[in-house]
Amino acid sequence: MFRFNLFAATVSPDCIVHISSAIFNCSAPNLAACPDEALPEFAFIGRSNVGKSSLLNALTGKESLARTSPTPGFTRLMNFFTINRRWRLVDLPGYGFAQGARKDAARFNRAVANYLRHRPNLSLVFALIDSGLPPQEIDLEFIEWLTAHAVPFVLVFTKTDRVSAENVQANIADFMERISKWFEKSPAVFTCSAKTGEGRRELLAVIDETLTAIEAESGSDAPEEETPALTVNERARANRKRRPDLNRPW
Ligand SMILES: Nc1nc2c(ncn2[C@@H]2O[C@H](COP(=O)(O)OP(=O)(O)OP(=O)(O)O)[C@@H](O)[C@H]2O)c(=O)[nH]1
Ligand SMILES: [Mg+2]
Repeated sequence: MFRFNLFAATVSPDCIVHISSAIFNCSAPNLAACPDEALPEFAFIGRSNVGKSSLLNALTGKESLARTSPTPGFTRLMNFFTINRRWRLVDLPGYGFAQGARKDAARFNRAVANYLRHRPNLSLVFALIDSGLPPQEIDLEFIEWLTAHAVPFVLVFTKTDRVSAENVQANIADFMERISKWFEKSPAVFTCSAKTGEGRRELLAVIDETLTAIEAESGSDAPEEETPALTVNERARANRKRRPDLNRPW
């Protein structure tokens, strides 16, 4: 059996970002409508209904910040939330759900693909997979796409409260085995439940580590709000170099 390590085991409990403010920023139908590129962004992506919006709420501790629904395909725009005035969480529309005749066209949302490929301040993607299911072709295809386009991501297996721990582990092992051929070093793996809060601490620690790496790379520990001399465009230019290599899983 393919062996993998849950990243959770290596995260220091002290290394956790404290969320003091979480504010809805805007909704964007396409890349051009996204907000300025000044702040590092962490985006949630995955199949419709996998729990992206719910996980965003669980991380911020604000139950109704992002709107959730049992109906697949609920989030249709890219939703931006500014956290601690320093970074953003981005709730993306899911893939794999389409109504009517436009099924193929909507398999992957073009706006989301553009965002993932071309957003310079996208620091890390949380690629969400349902922990209760064996590997799904569309998820494998999507992870291959992320890899091919060099998008930095970690894997997050969701809704662990709904399945036995054995089932979760078996599904993760199968998934990792299917994707192992694309990597020299496998991507980091997390489990989470928006219901029980499992994984919250570990995912916040990853954000913390990524922000620290970004600040170290830009040669300053100073938070964004303490560098008002930079214009938005200057900060956006600096952000183009802000995808830290340490989070690239390949
Ligand atoms: N039991 C359980 N249910 C969850 C969990 N996360 C989400 N759900 C439920 O799953 C459904 C979908 O959750 P959303 O967060 O709206 O999923 P999404 O990925 O944002 O869906 P789209 O916006 O349609 O792509 C909702 O009914 C949630 O209550 C979880 O960790 N455990
Ligand atoms: Mg959603």
